[in-house]
Parts: sequence; C-alpha cells; structure tokens
Amino acid sequence: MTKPATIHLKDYAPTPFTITEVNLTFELAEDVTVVTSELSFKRQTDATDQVRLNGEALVLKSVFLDGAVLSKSNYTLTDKDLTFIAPSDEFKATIVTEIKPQENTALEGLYKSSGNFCTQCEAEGFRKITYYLDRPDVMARFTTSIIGDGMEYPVMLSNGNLVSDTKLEDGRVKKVWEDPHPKPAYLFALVAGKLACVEDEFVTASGRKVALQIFIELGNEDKCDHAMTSLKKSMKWDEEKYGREYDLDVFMIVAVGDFNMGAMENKGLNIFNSKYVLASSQTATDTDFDGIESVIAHEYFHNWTGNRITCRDWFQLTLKEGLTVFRDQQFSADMNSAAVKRIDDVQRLRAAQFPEDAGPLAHPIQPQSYVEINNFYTATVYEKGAEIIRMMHTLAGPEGFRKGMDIYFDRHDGQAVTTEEFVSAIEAGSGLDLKQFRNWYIQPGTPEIAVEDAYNETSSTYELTFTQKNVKAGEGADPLHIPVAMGLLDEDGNSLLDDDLLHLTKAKQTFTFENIPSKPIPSLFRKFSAPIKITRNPADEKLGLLFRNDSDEFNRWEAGQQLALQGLLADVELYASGQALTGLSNDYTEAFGEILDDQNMDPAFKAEVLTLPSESYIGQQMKIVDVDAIHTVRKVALKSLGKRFETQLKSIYADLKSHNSMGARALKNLCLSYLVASSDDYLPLASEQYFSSENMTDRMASLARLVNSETDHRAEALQNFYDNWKEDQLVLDKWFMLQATSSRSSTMDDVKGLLAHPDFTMLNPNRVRSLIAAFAGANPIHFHNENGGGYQFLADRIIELNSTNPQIAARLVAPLGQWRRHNETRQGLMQAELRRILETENISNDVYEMANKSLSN
Ligand code: B3K
Ligand code: ZN
Repeated sequence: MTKPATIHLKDYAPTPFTITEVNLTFELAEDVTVVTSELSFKRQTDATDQVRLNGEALVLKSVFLDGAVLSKSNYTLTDKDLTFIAPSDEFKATIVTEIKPQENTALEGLYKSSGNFCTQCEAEGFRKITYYLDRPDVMARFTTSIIGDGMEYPVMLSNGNLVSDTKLEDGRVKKVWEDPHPKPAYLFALVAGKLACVEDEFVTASGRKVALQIFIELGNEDKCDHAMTSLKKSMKWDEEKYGREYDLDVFMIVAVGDFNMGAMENKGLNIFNSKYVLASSQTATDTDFDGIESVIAHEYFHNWTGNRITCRDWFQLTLKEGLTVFRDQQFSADMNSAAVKRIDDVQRLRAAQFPEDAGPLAHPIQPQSYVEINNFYTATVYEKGAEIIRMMHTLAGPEGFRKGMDIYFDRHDGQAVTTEEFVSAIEAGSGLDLKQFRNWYIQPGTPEIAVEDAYNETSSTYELTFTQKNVKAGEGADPLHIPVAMGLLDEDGNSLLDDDLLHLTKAKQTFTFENIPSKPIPSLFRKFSAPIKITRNPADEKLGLLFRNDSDEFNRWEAGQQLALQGLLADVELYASGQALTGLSNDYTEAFGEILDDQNMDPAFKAEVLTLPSESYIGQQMKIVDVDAIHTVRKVALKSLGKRFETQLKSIYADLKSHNSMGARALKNLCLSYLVASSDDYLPLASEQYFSSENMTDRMASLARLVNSETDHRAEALQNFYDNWKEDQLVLDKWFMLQATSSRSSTMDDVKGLLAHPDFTMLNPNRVRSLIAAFAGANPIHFHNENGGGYQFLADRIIELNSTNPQIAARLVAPLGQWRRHNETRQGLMQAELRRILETENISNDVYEMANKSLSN
C-alpha cells in the first residue's frame, strides 16, 4: 500500500476562496439520493485561482459555474477532490452528486439507521455528502431543502428554523430549513424518517420562548423525561454560570440506534446515540442517568463553545472539546455531589488518558500532526484538555475565569479560532501571565512529581520541595506551570492550613511555611489540582490519617486508594514469587471499618471511598503488568474485607434495601459485592436481589455478581434477563457486556459464541462496544490469556470492521498498543497481531495510523 499522508499544523493556510452561502437540496429516495449544492464563493487570498473541493465516495453528475455548465475538460476529478479554476473573485457553483446512504456502513456522512436518514459530519463527513471546502474555518449560511415521500419520511429536519413546508406536484413533500448562523460544514445535519416527538418549552433569561423537541423511534415516547429535564437544566445553568442564552427558536435532539460516538452538537439539531437519550428506571442504571445528563449538557454547551466560536483547524480540537468537557463537569458537579463527580472524572482520566499518555499513542492536547483526524478524538484531547482548562480556572479563580470567558465570547463570537486566542482571553480577564502555562498545550506525557519535606522545630518552619519531570516531553523540555492546591494537618488530623495554592513553575522548587507548631502532614494536589502523578509523597507514611481526616473529600478518597494500593502491590509481588500474601494493612482495614460505620457520610461518597482500586489502575503502577497476580490479589482482598466486616455489611445492606436514592443503591450494591466476594453462600442473596429488584441499577448490580459464578443462579438470571429485555437494544447491550467482562474460565468461548448470537451484529457500534470493546478493555485476565486467543480474537474483529466501519475498527486497536507493559510472551503475541492488522487488504487510514503507531512509537 502507499503510506497515507500526514497533515501538519505548521502547514495551516487559509483557503484562497471561502464559501459564504450554501443552498442544499436533497432528493431522498430508496436507491439513490440526489444532492444539489449551490455555493457562493468569495476570494480571500491571492494564493491561487484554483478551487479544490473535498469529496469522497460521490458520483458527480454535473458542475455549473455562474449558471454555465463546466465541461469535463475544465475540471479535475480524483477520488478525494474536485478542482477547477475560479471564473472571478465572486462566483456561484452548482454541483449535483449522487450518494447511496443505505449502503453507508461507516456511519459518516448521510446514512440510514433503522430506516431513517441521519448524518454525522464531524470531522470530515460532509465531503461524503457533496463536494465542499470541508474544513472548520470555512463558515457559511446554510439553507437546506429536503424532498421526499411524505408517508415514508413524515419528519424532515435540518439546522435552524423551518421556513416552508409544501407538497410538490408529483406528490412528494418539500421542507426548507434556514440556519441564520454561519457555520462550518461539520455542524450540518439532516434527519428524515418516521419518528415520534416529545415536546417542551424553555423561556430564556431575556424572555424568548424556545421550543424543545426530542425525536425518537415510535414507542420510546416514555423514555425521554430525563433527557428533557437535563436539557432544561443545562440551558438554565449556562445562562446563570456563563451568561449564555440559546439563540434559535427551536432546539432539537434526535436519538438514533446506530451511532459511532456518544452524540453530536450540530447547530440546533443535535444527533444522539440513543444510549444518551432513552432512559427509564426499568431500563437504565443510575450511571446511565448520569451519562445522559452530562452528554445532553455537553452537546448543548457546545452551542457557545464549539458552534458560535469554532476551531480554525482540527489541531485546535481541544479548544472546543476540552473546554466543553470542563463545562459539563462543572455542571454535573453543581447538579449532584461535587466530590463524587470529581472522583469519577479523575478515575476516568486515570483509566483512559494516563495509559494513552504513557504509551505509543501519546500526543499533546494540541497535536502537531495526524493521519486521520477521527483518531484524535481522544481521552487526551477531551479529558486532559478539560484538566488544563480546570487548571486555568484554579489559577484565575472563578471570577477571573468568568471575566476571561466573557472576553473570549466578546472577541471571537462568529469566528474560527485557535487555542492561543482562548488562553489570551483568559489572560486578559484574569490578569494572569500564562506564558509558561502554554507548555501544557504542546507537551505530551503525564508529569511526575516527587515531593520531600523538612520541619525545623526551632524556627517552626516547614519546607516542601517539589521536583517535576516529564519523560515523554523529552530532554530539555521546559518545566510546566503547575497549580498545587494544598493544606496541612497536624498529627491529630486537625487542619493547620487550608486552601493554599502554590505555583510550581521550576524543575525543582521549595516552598516554606512559617509558624507551623508541629511537624505537619501535607495534603497535596487537593481536588486533583493538576493532571500529574505523585511519585514520592511525604504523606505516604500517614495515609491512614488523611484517609480518616482530610477535609478535602477528593484527597480523603485518594489517601484511601493509595493506602489500599500499598497493600495490594506488596501482595502482587509476594504472589509472583510464590509467597504467602499478607493482605491489606491494618491501617487501611481499620479505617475501612470506621468509615463503614460513619453515619454522617453521604452514602454515594462512602461507596466511592470503600471501593478498592481497579485491576487496571493497580496494573498502571507496575512496569510490567502481572494481570493474573493482580486479579487474584484483588479478589483475596475483597474476600477478606467481606469476611472481616460481614456483620456490618449485612446490616447496612438490609437497612438500605428500602431506600430509594442513587447513593443508597450505590452503597447497598457495594455491600453486596463484598458479601459475594466473601463467600459463594451469598450468591442466593444476589439472585434474590436480581429477581426482586424494581430498577435496572439493582438488577445489573446483582447480575454482575452472578455472571462470574458457575452456579445455576447465573444461567437462570441471564436467561430471564434476555427473555425480558430482548426487544430493547440498549438493555440487550448490557446483557452482552456482562458476559464479555465475566471472570469465569469459559469467557473467551462464551464471547465467541455470542458473536454468532442472532442478536449480535458488527454493524451496530453499541453492540460492538458491548461485546468486543468490553472484552478487550475490561477483562484483563481473559484478554491477556497467554495462549494469545484474546489478542487474535480482537485482531480478527478489527480486520473485519476495517472494511465496514474504519472509525470503530481503529478505536479497538489501543489495547494491543499497550504491549510494552506486558511480559515477553504477551509482547510477542500482541506485536504479531498488530503486524497482521497492518497487512489488511485495503487498510483504512484510521486503522493504519493506530496499528502503525502502536508498533513503532
Ligand atoms: N463533537 C462530537 C464528536 C465527533 C467525533 C467525530 N469522530 C461529539 C462531542 O464531543 O460532543
Ligand atoms: Zn464535544
């Protein structure tokens, strides 16, 4: 194959011509869809007279320039673009193309899902609809006419406002939509089909009425309440927190079953994976409800951070994504428990972003180059990007940050800008100098911080010395500006100092604290004030004290995690050398018991605090991950905690049974998992919960306990679950996922068997994620089986998906890219599969880039 081209940030140049107006007409039909596009061009630079439009997988029917047909000899057509000479500085082009949405399995451009037409254009899907300058700095006003059979497609939607709805002479229906806001093509959307609509209304702060509409497949009308409530809360919150009002008369959300990601923020017409819209307590877990609230908010917030102000080019992706994730995190923290939300966000960062940043696919939040932009919708751009915005918020303080945001909106509304313009606005609003801080945008890797302390009794001074290093950033990389939120506690756990903020700016730096009466215990990086790893912490000897007393809830949780890790990692070593395990320290276990009995603690927070670090997080602490030892050691630890606190766990479980709140369910189900870990005698209790539960949270929590067992309870419950929910695709995904993540010995065969299940399809991304991604990403012992079967299974699926859905195929490569973290046997097997993937015939750019980088970087 010829190696695909790499695109570089340094090569950015504006287009010689831009497009100001777009008039699209879609004639929807079952065999071919005809797209007529009228574009108004206007010269911007003198670079060239050539106009080169992007276009892929299109059948070109005709081109007209200023009304005159352009003959074939006057344009050049390749499988990627259409080029012609501009007739003048301002002209109109009319281009007619044909496409076949019903054959589009890549789910990019215009495609069909359950018989309905829908689109996904970000990042470069619009070029699969028509020839266009498909890049975010070309912003035009769109008018969209949709023509089709009114019986087949009673609903026809596009961005903006509906301006006409007529019946044509031939009986077809024509609807015209006008979007007054200039936008890049990636925000274009079209939906047509038989859909039900749930409606509500929002009155903005300035008194304008906005119609809210959620479109779903018929029969799902009763599953939109939570999405609608979340939308109204988001609209209100953005007005109150950032002074941002919605700007059209209608806001529409469409839920579709086949979708590559979570959702898409198309102007005025968000398209969602149905997973992030549909919910009832019968079908969705508490985690699903939280997910809906945050994704609805995220897409809504994009209206200002992404749509009104968009990205100049795709290297600026974190400009809209990091910022919008930060905003949705703030929103969820305001709606729910802020501490629990922060813990969840950090766990997500550590689970997905830290490994990425430590592996072959590491990149700065502003990448410098890419082969396929879809591969850069990463945990780094999103989650680490959000952390970098959060640090600016911490440094500026809430008021300074808000002022900076106001300046950002004032200066750049209607523009396509860079991250530099964002940082400048925050500087202007806050008065901060962020010169050094900008390094966060260009350095990959997770900084490692080592801290040492010294106490001087005579002078009552305490010193903290920080050293920062970032291996991935390379030799000689500049130190980062790192905000360290911290406090000091005395030996009794009382606070000596709270809410201090240190600016760590040097490679090595000492901070001195005066008037400290006795040697303190530092609580560092409170609320996880920077996305770093601490490699040496003076508090390591005093984690039990912080676990019991830290007034910062995040650090209280963190102390518990670190204390548990100390014991778990020590046991992993003992296990590997064939010695008897010593188990979790008394310090941890005793604190665990005290916290379990604490009547005043929020149960949701308590459930977080009493959960042991995950297998994958334990693995991250090791140079070479010993998956089997980790699994066994963690299981033994769960069992011993379950046994030691059996009485309390049972009584809390019983007490909480009748409580109907999310926090109570989380804690109750944690108790159940400890009890089942303590002895199989509790499997009947799990089974009883499964059959008596009245909501999906409790049902899933109990079924998750049963699927690891070999008893009849397992088969019975799984069968019951299937029989009850086989018609509900989102619930059925859970059934596949639970079996894919089971620890029982036959799991690999079970998963292969499920591939042949009549309800399994490789064409639906949610189903692929629930079986294949879940197995590879969340079942370490089976995926990493030293017989190589797990790796081979994954590579086979990637090769299969390469031809139907390259984006989803590429997303599955990452687990194999972690080969350097495993023993030699596994390394060899994983590399062999990556090489086999690279030999795939007609390999997509998406998969090529991921597999190639995984092997070579
Ligand atoms: N902006 C979209 C993601 C598009 C991904 C394209 N491969 C969803 C979001 O982040 O809100
Ligand atoms: Zn986003």
